[in-house]
Order: sequence, then C-alpha cells, then structure tokens
Amino acid sequence: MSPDVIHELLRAAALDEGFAAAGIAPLPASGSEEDRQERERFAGWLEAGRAGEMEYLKRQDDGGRWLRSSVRVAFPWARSVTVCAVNYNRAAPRSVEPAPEGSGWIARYAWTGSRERPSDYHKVLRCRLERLRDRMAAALGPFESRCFVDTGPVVERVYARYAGLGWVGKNTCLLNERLGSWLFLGVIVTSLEVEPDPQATLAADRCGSCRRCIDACPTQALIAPRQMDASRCISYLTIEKRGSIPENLREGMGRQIFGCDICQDVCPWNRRAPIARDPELAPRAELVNPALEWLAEMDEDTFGRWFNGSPVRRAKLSGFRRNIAIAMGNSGQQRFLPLLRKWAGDEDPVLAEAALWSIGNLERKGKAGTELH
Ligand code: B12
Ligand code: SF4
Ligand code: SF4
Repeated sequence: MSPDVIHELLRAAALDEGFAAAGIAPLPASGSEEDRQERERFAGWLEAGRAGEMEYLKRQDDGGRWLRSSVRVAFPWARSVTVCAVNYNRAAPRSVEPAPEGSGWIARYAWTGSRERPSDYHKVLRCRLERLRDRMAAALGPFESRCFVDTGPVVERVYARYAGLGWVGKNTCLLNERLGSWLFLGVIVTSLEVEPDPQATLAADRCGSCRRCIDACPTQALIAPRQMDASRCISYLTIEKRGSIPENLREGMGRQIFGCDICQDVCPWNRRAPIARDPELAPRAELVNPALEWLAEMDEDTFGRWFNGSPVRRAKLSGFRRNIAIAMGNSGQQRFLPLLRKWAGDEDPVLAEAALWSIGNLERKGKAGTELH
C-alpha cells in the first residue's frame, strides 16, 4: 500500500471513530539528532527536579534508562506512533473571566459526564483507539501495538508533533492551528514501518512573540518558553500532590480547586477554537464555577456519586477538601470562617493546617478592609 493511502485511510477511520484529528509518524531513527534531543530533554527535566513527587514519571528500565525518554526504551519493537486528538472545548466561561463570589474552578477537562453518570476521557478515548487499531489491522494485516491515553510510558505531545497534529506552545500544550489546545491525546504505539505523511509536515511554531501564558501563570510554573517546573504548577498541586501544599504557592492557587486552565484560557489560539459536540464528553453544568460551600459539604458518599468515574476522583476527598480550604482562604469571603474554624480542628492534619492558613489569610484581609473604611 502506498504511503498516501495508509495516511488517508487512518485519518478517515479516525474521524469516523470521533477523533478531531489524527496522524501516524515513523519514530525518529535511533541515534538521530531528534532522538537524542528528546531523550536529553526528558532526562534534563527529571534530573532538574521538575517532576515534583510524580514518581510514575521517573520509572527506569533494568539498564537505568528513563522509561519515558523514548518510546524505543519501553517498546523496542516500536516503529511508528499513531496519535489521535479529541476536542473538549465547550461554550462555557473561562477561568479568567469574572465569576460569582465564592465560586471555585474545576478544570474544563474534568467537567464531563451527565448528572447521573460522570465520564472520564481516558476510557472514552481508549475505546475509540482500540476500535481504530482493529480497523487498521483489518486493512493492513496484523501488527504489534499498544494503546494509551495519558497513563502509558509515552510523552504524548512529542509524538503528536511528529504526527503533524500541531506545535508545542510556550505553555507546553500541544496547539493545533484549527482546533486550539483543548485537546485530549491518545496514542497507538505500533510495529508498523511507515513513511512520513507527505501531507503533514511538522507544524511551524505559531507562538511568535506572544508570551501571555508565561505572564499569566500565577505560580511562575512556566520558567521559560516550553519549560515547566511541574512542582509549581497548580494542576500538579491540586491533583497530584499529596499532603501539604507549599505555603509560598497557596495564594497563587486562587480559586482553582482541581487542575488549572489559566495558561490555555489566555491563549489567543483558543479564541477561535471550534466548540465540541461530543456527547460522551458533554459538560456537567454544575461543575462550571461551582459554589465552594456546595463542594465543601460533600461527604465520601456524595463525592463518590459525583466523581466516581470522573478524573476528579484522582484528588481523593481529602485532597479536594484541602484545595477547597485554600480557595476559601483566597476568596476574601468572611462567610467561610465558621466552616474553616471547624476544619481547623479536623482529624486530618493536612486539612486542619490548610484551614488555619486560610483563616489567617481571611482575618488579615478582613482587618485590612476595616482599616481602609
Ligand atoms: C505529567 C503530566 C502533567 C503534569 C506535568 C505537565 C508538563 N507540562 O510536563 C501536570 C500535572 C502539571 C499536568 C498538567 C496538565 N495536563 Co497533563 N499530562 C502529564 C502527562 C501524564 C505526562 C507529561 C510529561 O511527560 N511531561 C514531561 C515533559 C518533559 O513533557 P511534555 O510537557 O509533555 O512535553 C515536552 C516536549 O514536548 C518538549 N518540547 C517539544 N518541543 C520542544 C522544543 C523546545 C525548544 C523545548 C525547550 C521543549 C520542547 O517540551 C514539552 C515540555 O517540556 C501527559 C500524558 C502523557 N503520557 O504524555 C498529560 C498531558 C500532557 N496533560 C494534559 C492536560 C490536558 C493537562 C492540563 C490541561 C490539565 C488541567 N487543566 O489541569 C494541564 C496543563 C498544564 C500545562 N500547561 O501543560 C494533556 C495535554 C493535551 C495538550 N493539548 O497538550 C496530556 C497529553 C494528557 C492527554 N492524554 O490528553 N500534566
Ligand atoms: S496550568 Fe496554571 S499553574 Fe500550570 S502552567 Fe498553566 S497557568 Fe501555570
Ligand atoms: S499564549 Fe501565546 S505564547 Fe502561550 S501558547 Fe498561546 S500563543 Fe503560545
């Protein structure tokens, strides 16, 4: 089969399965300049401590090589990677717009599901990828493969770029000229030998002189264009970090209680991004600008009802409450003081300490406010 036909066939089947864009790219040759750059970039990032406590990113093979530094390390049989993207942009407010007093922010990617049943992009994309893989095998004959959404030992954005899906923006997100960056990625690592797609060249960097994302990041996690110190990123702090959040980063967290969308909300490429109509990833209106009081009242049962099967589950109720306590402390709303005082005596020491910090913050601001009058 000619290279053009393979690429066309894949794109048509991917669109049919509900993806907004897809491509397949051969792996950079072992020892090539590109291969060397990716390995060094990843190793440099880890060794500089940028991954914080995300131990799963630091896994090594028996020879001491970082598993994620190249697809070739984890899968020596791999020859190409198919990357597919799903659009999750919705006609809904942005986190940087004025919001009701005392509301928090849950990242857009985690709104999905219906009132009765949350949905998780990991599962939705994985089913689509597996169907796509079966269609490729039916057309091309059997090949070795592994499908991943987020959790596999693959730096997905690197391969998305090779597959012609877009460029890596200064906020480190994959940006597509037509679709923006509200994209979920899924990959199929395959043993297929393919030629580069004659239609898809590496997308040019379209960030130009813009640096809105870097300037808008409240915790200075974007330490340089395309370089993130994840240990400072609010997404990491609110989702991945267990235990206490470093005090110097708490004010910067503002009202974000699960993930962070700021560096994408300010990106001009997202202004024109098309609105997704994907029924499996519809947003739950209640999770857009949710009232902090409502979320604070949740016990394990209610939290489970709302978030079992949703990405939010990853924070666990204890982490979610810690984040809510900090958002309350940043809200300037004195009405949260009684609840925070109750939490300050909680048996969970992390929650109690976060609540004490927030009480201090609110009382300081309340006093400053009175002095001004
Ligand atoms: C760990 C992780 C995180 C960490 C660290 C993020 C990071 N920037 O490294 C945290 C928890 C902070 C995080 C946050 C988010 N994440 Co995340 N995350 C991942 C995960 C699991 C691994 C990423 C990784 O290996 N990071 C290590 C660094 C070294 O790699 P990288 O950032 O992905 O890519 C680097 C290369 O592309 C390189 N690069 C490429 N070209 C060039 C050129 C030059 C000159 C330079 C210097 C570098 C460079 O620079 C990038 C940054 O170092 C991936 C899934 C996966 N398996 O890949 C999802 C993933 C990256 N996350 C995703 C999402 C949606 C998010 C959030 C939007 C969620 C949210 N709303 O809170 C935020 C976005 C924050 C941001 N600005 O990136 C999507 C991104 C989709 C997209 N359009 O890019 C992914 C792909 C998951 C998925 N399957 O859809 N995430
Ligand atoms: S997700 Fe938020 S904290 Fe992380 S880099 Fe972007 S703006 Fe900064
Ligand atoms: S905000 Fe500007 S610099 Fe940042 S990713 Fe978007 S276009 Fe690039």
